[in-house]
Amino acid sequence: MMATEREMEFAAGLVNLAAATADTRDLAKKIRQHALRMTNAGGGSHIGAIYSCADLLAVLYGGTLRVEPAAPQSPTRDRFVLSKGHAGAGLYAALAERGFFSLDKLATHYQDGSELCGHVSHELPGIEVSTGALGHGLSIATGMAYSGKLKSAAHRVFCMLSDGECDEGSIWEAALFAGHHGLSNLIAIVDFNQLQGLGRTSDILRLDPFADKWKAFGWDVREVDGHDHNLLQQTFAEVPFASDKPSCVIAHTTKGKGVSFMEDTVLWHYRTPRGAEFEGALAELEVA
Ligand SMILES: Cc1ncc(C[n+]2csc(CCOP(=O)(O)OP(=O)(O)O)c2C)c(N)n1
Repeated sequence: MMATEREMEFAAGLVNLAAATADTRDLAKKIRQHALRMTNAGGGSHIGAIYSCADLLAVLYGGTLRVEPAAPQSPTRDRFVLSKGHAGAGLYAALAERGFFSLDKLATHYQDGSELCGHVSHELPGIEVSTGALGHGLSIATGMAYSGKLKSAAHRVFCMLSDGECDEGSIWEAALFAGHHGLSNLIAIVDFNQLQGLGRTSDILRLDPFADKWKAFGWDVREVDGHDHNLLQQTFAEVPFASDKPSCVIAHTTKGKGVSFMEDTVLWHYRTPRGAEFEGALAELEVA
């Protein structure tokens, strides 16, 4: 099928409304601030998991993804699947900041009847699929990419995973399929923060040699500092890394990044930021 004029414009990066608003560091700060208020008010958490990927989300929604807030269902849009759906508050904040829906909605997070469920809900504009049961996102994204390839579509499919999530066998089944079919329109980003819900990833189930595993499954791999905005922008601008392979970005991150007492701490996977901890975190983020 011939690519439409619109698809060719997207592919050439000519239509990228996100780039016009890009100050990704400011966006990352806002994502962290919103998520802190949302988890505080809602009484839910996963704040550490949100903070490890806040810079990744900011770079993606601050210029990388070819998306249009005014046309969230545009057939030519890039697709993004947050497979680590427990970091949903971070994605909601990024989407609201980009204008997919009103910032006021963020206050309803985790409340009865809200569309902003604790784990990602596709009821909201800009969200492709509901996620939260770890291990499913890459299979869904791989199906989207395969469909796009069959239609010779120009859009890309980005999928963000977490490291502990890679304990799931379904991740490797999807990776095998994507490598076999040479899905160069598929980009997996692994938020590699070295912590899971209850301990260190290396203690619970060793993933090393992690990059070599992806390579063995037919992917081209880059390893980056997942908090370095310039490097992330440059890396995402270079996908696909190979014209006949899916791309994997292993982003080395710190869980809880941005708040000193949350960084690299298992406690802040589930803990709700309340009282002095909430105030202290807010103060640290303000001066960051
Ligand atoms: C299939 C499944 N099992 C268990 C859970 C509960 N759970 C939510 S987050 C989490 C830990 C995730 O750790 P990791 O994948 O490393 O992500 P991070 O929080 O570090 O980003 C678990 C076990 C889940 N959401 N899905």
